[in-house]
Amino acid sequence: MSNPLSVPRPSRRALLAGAAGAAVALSTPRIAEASGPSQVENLVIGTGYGGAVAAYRLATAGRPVHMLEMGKRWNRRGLDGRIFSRMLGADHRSTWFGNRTALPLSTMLGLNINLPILRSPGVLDRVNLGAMNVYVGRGVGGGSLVNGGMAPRPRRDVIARELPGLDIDAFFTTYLPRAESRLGVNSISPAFRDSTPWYQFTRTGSADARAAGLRIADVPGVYDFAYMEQEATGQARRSALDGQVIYGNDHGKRDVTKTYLAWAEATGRVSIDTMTEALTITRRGAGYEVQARVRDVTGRFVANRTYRCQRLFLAAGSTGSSELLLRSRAAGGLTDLSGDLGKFWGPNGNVMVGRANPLHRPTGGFQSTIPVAGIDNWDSKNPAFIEIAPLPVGGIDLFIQLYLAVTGSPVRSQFEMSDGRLTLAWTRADSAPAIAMAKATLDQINRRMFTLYRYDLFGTGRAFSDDFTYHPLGGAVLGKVTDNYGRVHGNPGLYVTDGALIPGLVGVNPFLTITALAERLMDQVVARDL
Ligand code: FAE
Repeated sequence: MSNPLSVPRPSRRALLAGAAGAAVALSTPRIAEASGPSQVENLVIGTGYGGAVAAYRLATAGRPVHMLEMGKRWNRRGLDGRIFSRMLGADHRSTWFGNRTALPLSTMLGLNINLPILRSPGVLDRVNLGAMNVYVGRGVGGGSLVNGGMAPRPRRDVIARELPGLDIDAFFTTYLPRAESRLGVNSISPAFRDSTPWYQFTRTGSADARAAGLRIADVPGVYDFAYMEQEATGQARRSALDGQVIYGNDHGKRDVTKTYLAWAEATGRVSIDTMTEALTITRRGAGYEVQARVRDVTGRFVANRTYRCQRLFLAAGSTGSSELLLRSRAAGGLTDLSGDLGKFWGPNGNVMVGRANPLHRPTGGFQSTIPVAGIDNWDSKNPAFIEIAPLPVGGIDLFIQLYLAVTGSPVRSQFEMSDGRLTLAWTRADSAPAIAMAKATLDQINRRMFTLYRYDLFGTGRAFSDDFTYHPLGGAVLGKVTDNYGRVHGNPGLYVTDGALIPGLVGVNPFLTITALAERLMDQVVARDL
């Protein structure tokens, strides 16, 4: 496990740049001490998609950037030679300060499959917000470390409805293609997908859906599929074919530490404080002050830090950025924020469900962890885009067809601060439309294939897991809390660059859209605000 103490502090040059002569403490502090305010020109909170794009665009425009990340940097191998834990036999690297792993698929045939682990700054966090649990990546790279890499384009009609202020043509002809290119989006070769044992689950899932008259969409992604083919032939070290994904991929996946963040850091203008969690923001003159606290690897808070900046980019994800803004408003540090702050939050209509296949419909004992197809039933009365998901358990065919559904549920919710804690006004009933939409599609397959749902997978005796999301969206929405690009209304120099901008739904997996929106904002910032 890496020690956060070993992560370099921002360079003197980075800290000094743009300091406008303020007296700042620039000595490298020991972690046990609180440092004086660090003066930076551009401060970015969070290192996922929004943060990585902001850092890259600022750095390549010649500007110094400092980043805060509450997780650690994932660059050291453990005793097993891996950086990240596999899903099977997951260990302390898997889960953010938990005593057990916290998989959404938590039981099988009545047995709890979540494992006891040592508390540690693991890479996947499950943030409990009452009736809703939000999964997020923790570490340099944010959600890009833990996600399935699926990068489908959103539909024009969904974007036009959800983000009405956007120039749709520019978004589809400039920003989505740029995001695809910079993220390294590629597609699996049909020949490999259609022949390899690793994608039996996709072939069976697709064939059954087609038999029920449903349409299958190929889904591109950021896992390097040429690399995966080498994994399959034994020419490359395995990652997707070794049960790695939601606790990180050692190889193959182009997370943002391989793309945007790597390029940003290569400029020499970007520094990152890890294990450092921003708490509150206070407007100070023409800039902002951020109070943060530092954790050690046991989770203890060991230091406070203060940063001052000219420009502040919030990229802590939908939950993190919304929380920062709401807490800062409650503490009086930020005023003039829109009354829409915290609103228009949604889980992208997520629900998870499994079907029990008969013995003549195998899903395969060996499964790649990277999904490559979805059932596209968006143009129905019950809009749903249902990812055909793997369930890799190391050689045993469980005959379970697993799905993660993105549905067109219209329900939106709202974050609030209550006694200093973030709350979400989501109730169990709010998930009902999403379940109904996913069920409408999957019932068609069950009817056609004479199959049933699995009721033993989520620890609740229910077929549909509706208490979590992988795709939290909203809280500081474009055109409401910010201008039409991401500049926070009433607070010059304060920006939102992440999933908080999207009002609860994109209709497909969201990171491509988040990246494209961040690129669009940063075009404006570089052209007008620097
Ligand atoms: P995000 O990537 O979450 O980055 C936020 C960063 O900020 C994190 O590193 C946090 O640790 C850090 N942070 C938060 N609060 C603070 C604070 N106060 N101080 C300092 N640092 C802080 O935000 N999406 C897809 O499009 N395709 C997929 O296949 C897919 N699969 C997924 C699978 C899983 C298991 C999960 C959890 C998510 C998946 N997603 C997928 C969602 C996707 O990863 C997510 O939408 C993006 O990562 C969100 O990007 P943001 O930049 O908004």
